[in-house]
Amino acid sequence: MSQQKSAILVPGKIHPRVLDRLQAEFDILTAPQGAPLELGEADAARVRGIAVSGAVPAAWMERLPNLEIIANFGVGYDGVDVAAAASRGIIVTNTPDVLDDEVADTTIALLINTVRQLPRTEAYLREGRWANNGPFPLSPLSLRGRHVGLFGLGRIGGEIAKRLEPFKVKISYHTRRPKADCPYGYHASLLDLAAAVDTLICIVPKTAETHKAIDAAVLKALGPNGVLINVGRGWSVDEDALIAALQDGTIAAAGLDVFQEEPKVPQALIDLPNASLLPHVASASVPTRNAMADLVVDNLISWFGNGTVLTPVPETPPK
Ligand code: NAP
Ligand code: 8YV
Repeated sequence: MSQQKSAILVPGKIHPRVLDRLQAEFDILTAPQGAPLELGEADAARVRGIAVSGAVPAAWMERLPNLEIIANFGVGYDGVDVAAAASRGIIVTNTPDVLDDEVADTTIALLINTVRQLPRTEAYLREGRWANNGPFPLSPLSLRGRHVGLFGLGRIGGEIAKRLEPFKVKISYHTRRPKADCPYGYHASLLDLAAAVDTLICIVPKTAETHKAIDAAVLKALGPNGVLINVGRGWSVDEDALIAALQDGTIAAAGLDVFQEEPKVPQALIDLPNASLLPHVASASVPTRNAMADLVVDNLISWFGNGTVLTPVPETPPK
């Protein structure tokens, strides 16, 4: 009898709270990520939902004739083939809002770490060099007097901007459409924004349009006092151009939470003293990841309980 029960597929690894809560409500099937889906026909037919942190390719959807919903762990849902989901009437949900504050806090911390070299100063103390060699050298850069440009001013970008205000920096932004009633200066192109500011924060989604948007020309426009902070996706920065720009002084420094090919970080970046590097941790606190996990599960429970979802992505609105 239980052979006939509908099931949720959980590919690869996911936050343990997602699994704990799902197990109380549904049958769970698992499968390795990054490989063709190998489920027998009977099991494939039982799958009505997927809970995922990572990729769901169109080929998987083809193998699951009764799939109704994909609940993505993360506000960025670039791992899920949403066009394929939309064409099959499959709903995709993500985890917006609940991580905005955490990611914005981390962005400010990364910005200050980058301009004031704070991780390097702490390493200096821990290695006993303060006592042996005297004070750490003054940081060449400061946040004082900076003009910050936000590439992306959505839920998270808006929270970053609010946090920047008390730091008394000038704020400008670029998005495809200017925001109504926005106090910050708008630039119609990323290149214009980069030329106007000396600090660029990237917080746009991974889409075809944002691929390597921050390229050699944008970095040149940012200039020798320039600081780049990326908390969006590594996809949006031409990493080779960035390494060259940091090596030859085209820009002054960069702070990165995201990379082109995670978890691989190029040794050339690691070797650069003017790069501050984090292992994709902007939302990675216990409370925030718990809230994201709950939203994944709540979307599934709501869908199978009453046919509604809490946070559908715009490409797959529920009917
Ligand atoms: P959001 O509310 O949808 O905001 C996205 C912003 O990007 C909007 O202002 C949008 O404005 C702009 N945008 C989109 N495409 C653009 C383009 N081609 N050119 C210029 N601007 C563009 O998303 P969010 O919740 O703030 O999240 C943003 C992204 O941050 C996520 O998709 C994810 O990739 C990343 N993220 C990273 C972490 C981390 O751990 N590092 C954590 C959370 C999120 P327009 O539509 O007007 O262009
Ligand atoms: C998470 C993120 O690190 O929400 C996003 O888009 O990038 C981060 O919050 C990621 O989703 C965890 O898999």
